[in-house]
Amino acid sequence: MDTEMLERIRTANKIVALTGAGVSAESDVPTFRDAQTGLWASFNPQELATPEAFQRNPRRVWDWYAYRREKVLSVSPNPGHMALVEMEKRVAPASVPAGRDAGTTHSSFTLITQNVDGLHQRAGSQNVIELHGNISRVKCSIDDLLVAEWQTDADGLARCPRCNGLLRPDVVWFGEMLPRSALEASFAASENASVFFSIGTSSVVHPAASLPMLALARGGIVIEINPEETALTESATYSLRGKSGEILPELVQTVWGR
Ligand code: BJW
Repeated sequence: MDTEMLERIRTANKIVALTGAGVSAESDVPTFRDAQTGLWASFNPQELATPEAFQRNPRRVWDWYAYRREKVLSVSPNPGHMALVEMEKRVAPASVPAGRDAGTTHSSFTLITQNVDGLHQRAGSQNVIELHGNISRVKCSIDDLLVAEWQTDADGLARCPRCNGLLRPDVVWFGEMLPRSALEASFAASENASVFFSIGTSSVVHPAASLPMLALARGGIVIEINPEETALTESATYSLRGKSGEILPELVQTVWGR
């Protein structure tokens, strides 16, 4: 690995990692733009993840998410997720004594994910900003009420206990606003990042795809980790070609040791 890059990571006081579906690929969760398998092979995920698709055919969209929710529950975090847990511990140690170095800036690590699978939290990451929601949660499509338990009716759909509206996954579909607090925290962290990792994302979906540009504009470096070239590659300071489950553990080991 490039020694200058390693030194920038070692001396960085603000590190941001933005993750996408590729981080969960080695846990056997299909990436978003991968061909769908089995029952869903003939559907384009980009056409299912929209409010219009849900309006047209709520049963199809509900069933697609139910299938994916089951899948996510049946898998485990992989070495890429675990390396990010380790990075969080190394960059922002939990045991900074109160009052120490008052007035100075401490190192910080921010993990921003586009993934809805909750695998970072299951791996043990403490502070995860979920930009696109979480597939395990369900909310009312009319009044946004979060519903912890639900049962499907004879038509295969579930309804809101308060207004009888159709329930839907608590994820962000195309054309919908991202959760405001998650977005604001992501912008703030990215603007201040001295090192910004973009990991396992095709970098085509906005506003997530614009976050590394904020880091670059303020003099930060951007390190992409992906087996393929992406829309970000041309702008990235460094591109590490390979799987996140292989590159991340090696990188953490090289920078911070045991
Ligand atoms: C590996 C690997 C391994 C494989 N290791 N890597 C500005 C410009 C243009 C358009 C817009 C814009 N601003 C807004 C828009 C519109 C739209 C958008 O971005 N469209 C683009 C497609 C052009 N954005 C929105 O609508 C957003 N809303 C919004 O901005 O509101 C305001 C607004 C509305 C309308 C107009 C203007 C403003 C909302 C976006 C919501 C995205 N939601 C989804 C679905 C979530 C629920 C679900 O999962 O079903 O989020 S779409 C989907 O894409 C999902 C993902 O989080 C997201 C990103 O995908 P990701 O993670 O990058 O996955 P892939 O599959 O694309 O890539 C995987 C990568 O992994 C690949 O590169 C592989 O090579 C790699 N890989 N194995 C490492 N082992």
